[in-house]
Amino acid sequence: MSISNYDSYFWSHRIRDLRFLIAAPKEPMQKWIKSFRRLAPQIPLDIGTESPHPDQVVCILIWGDQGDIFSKFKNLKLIYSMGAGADHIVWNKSLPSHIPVCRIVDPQMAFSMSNYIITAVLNYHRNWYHFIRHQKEKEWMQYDYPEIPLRIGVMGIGHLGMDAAKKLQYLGHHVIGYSISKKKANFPTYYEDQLDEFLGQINVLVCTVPLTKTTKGLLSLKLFSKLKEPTYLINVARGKIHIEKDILTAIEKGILTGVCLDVFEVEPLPKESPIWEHPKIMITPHNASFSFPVQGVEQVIENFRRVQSGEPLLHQVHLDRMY
Ligand code: OXD
Repeated sequence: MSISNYDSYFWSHRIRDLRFLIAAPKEPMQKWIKSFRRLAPQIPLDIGTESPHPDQVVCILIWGDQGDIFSKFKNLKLIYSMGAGADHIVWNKSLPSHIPVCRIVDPQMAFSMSNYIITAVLNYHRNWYHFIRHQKEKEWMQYDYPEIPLRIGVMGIGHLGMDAAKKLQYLGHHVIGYSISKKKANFPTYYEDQLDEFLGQINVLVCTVPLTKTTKGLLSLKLFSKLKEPTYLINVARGKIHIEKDILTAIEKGILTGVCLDVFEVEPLPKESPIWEHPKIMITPHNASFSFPVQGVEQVIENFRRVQSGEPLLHQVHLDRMY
């Protein structure tokens, strides 16, 4: 159904007494509210973790840790993550297990995430950091840079990881993938207990796995020691998937040649973290990609319509798998 038809849908289904609620930090909340008011002005919207009419709240859009928010609303029908990850919902102790949870799956988000990953890979490949350092010192420092053939392992080849892997392969890099379940791709893929085999073949590791019980703390010294070659690490997934002190040790030991991190164990990264000033770590403040509220609002409304009519939902999170 196109978004313009939702207006009549909502009125004809007399769901004007129902409310949606958005609970998120100021950014991205403002953009979502704007898109909601433009695309679906007929839906009463509550902002924050409270509603004046909690029993009318049927759909919650949420980003980040919002405490035990779900226990306040008894008539929920749909819970929506405002991003690609749903770990912030799945780990919430007040989450009712019978309410469907969905997340945003958006080609625009994959486009910007892939661009970030490609930038990190190419910065490393062409040693861009060298030029940035020398430009600051006004030094004309040519560099006879051997083009190291990159063997890039993308760990997590879901929607986002697969898009980046395909594009990196198209750029001429050797790419392999790893995922929990078997995935078909135009490059070699490994799954389940083939992680060691995967790690043994790469010199760039890109992490795009969701945060689950199994991936928490996965990027550890134990995993890094299975890398056969000095490797560059890029983590754009979640900070709790890596162990920062193990990353620092792995750099010291020469197991990791350098690291690009968009996510951190604690965000914002505490000022006293040695990561800020580490010469071999490039960081960005959880900025690799954003959800795009226009597409997001369309997905939320379409899924709400599906909940109401008992149709299968799009991009539903499997609570047992945690993604
Ligand atoms: C997401 C994110 O999951 O931005 O969408 O981290």
